[in-house]
Amino acid sequence: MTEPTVLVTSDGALRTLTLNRPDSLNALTAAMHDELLPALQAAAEDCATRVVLITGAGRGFCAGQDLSDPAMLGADPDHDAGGVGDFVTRYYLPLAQRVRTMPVPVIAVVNGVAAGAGSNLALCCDFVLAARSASFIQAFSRIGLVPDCGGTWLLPRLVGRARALGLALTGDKLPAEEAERMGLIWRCVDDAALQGSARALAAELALLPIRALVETRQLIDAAMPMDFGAALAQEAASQQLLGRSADFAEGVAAFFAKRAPVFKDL
Ligand code: T3D
Repeated sequence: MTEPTVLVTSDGALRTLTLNRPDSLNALTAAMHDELLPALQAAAEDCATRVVLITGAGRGFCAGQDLSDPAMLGADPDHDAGGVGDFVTRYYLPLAQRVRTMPVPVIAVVNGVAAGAGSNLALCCDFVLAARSASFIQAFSRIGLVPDCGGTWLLPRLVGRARALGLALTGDKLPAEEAERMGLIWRCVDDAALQGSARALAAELALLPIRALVETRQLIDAAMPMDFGAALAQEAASQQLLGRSADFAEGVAAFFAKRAPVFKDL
C-alpha cells in the first residue's frame, strides 16, 4: 500500500495536516495536491475543528513544486494538467484560495526549509511559526519562473516592495530568525520548542470566538487597497453583525462575571 502524502490527525479542536514526502523535502506532486486540497476542505467542513496546523514530515517543511513530477510536464496519464502554467491554475490557485479563506485560523508550523510554492503556502497561513533552523526561499527566479501560490500579493504586503523584490529576484535563502525580524513570519522559536509552541498557540486560538477571528482576517485583507473611509465602513458593517452574535454576549457576560468565556461560534 502506498503511504499517504498528507497525514491527517485530530486532537480535540486541533487538526494537523502533515506533508509527507520527506525524501524530497515534501515537494508537491499532483498526487499530493489531490490529497492536500480535500484534506483542507474536510477540515473546513468539520464543525469540531477550530484550528488547522500545517507542517512537514522529516527535515523540511516543503520544497515547493516537485520538479521531477511527470504531471507537471503534462506527461502523466493519471493527471491531465497540461504543463507548468496549467498546473498553477489547477493546483496552486485553489490551494492558496482555500488556505486564505478557511473558516478557522491556520498555522504553518515550519519545521525546516520552505522553498518556492512551499514558502508561499506557509505565508498564506494566518500564522507562520518557524523553527530557528528553518529558512524561506523564493526559489522561482532560479528556475526561470515567477513567485506563485500568492507570493506576488503576499510578499510586498508582508515586508514591503524593496524586500519583496530582493527576496523574489535573488531567490536567496532567508533564515527564520531574519524572517521574523523583517515581519515575514509571526515568530521563530528554538527547534525543540516548535511543536509545543505551535500547539500552545493553536490551543489558545481554539478558545477564542472563531467567527470573529476569521472576520478580522477578512477585513484586514480587504482593507489593503481601500481608503481609510472604506475600511471604517467595512469595520462598522462587521461589528453590526458580530455585535448581535451570541459570542459577543458571552464575551461581555464572562468579562463582568470574571470567568473564562465559552464561545460557540454563534
Ligand atoms: O506549474 C508549476 O508546477 C510551476 C509551479 C512552481 C511552484 C514552485 O514551487 S517552483 C520552485 C520549486 N522548488 C525549487 O526550485 C526548490 C528546489 N530545491 C532546492 O533548492 C533545495 O533542495 C533546497 C534549498 C529546498 C534544500 O536544499 P538541501 O541541500 O537542504 O537539500 P537537497 O539535497 O537539495 O534536497 C534533498 C532531496 O530533495 C534531494 O533528493 P536526493 O538527491 O536526496 O534524491 C532533492 O533532489 C530533493 N528535492 C528538493 N527539492 C525538490 C526535490 N525534488 C523535487 N523537487 C523539488 N522541488
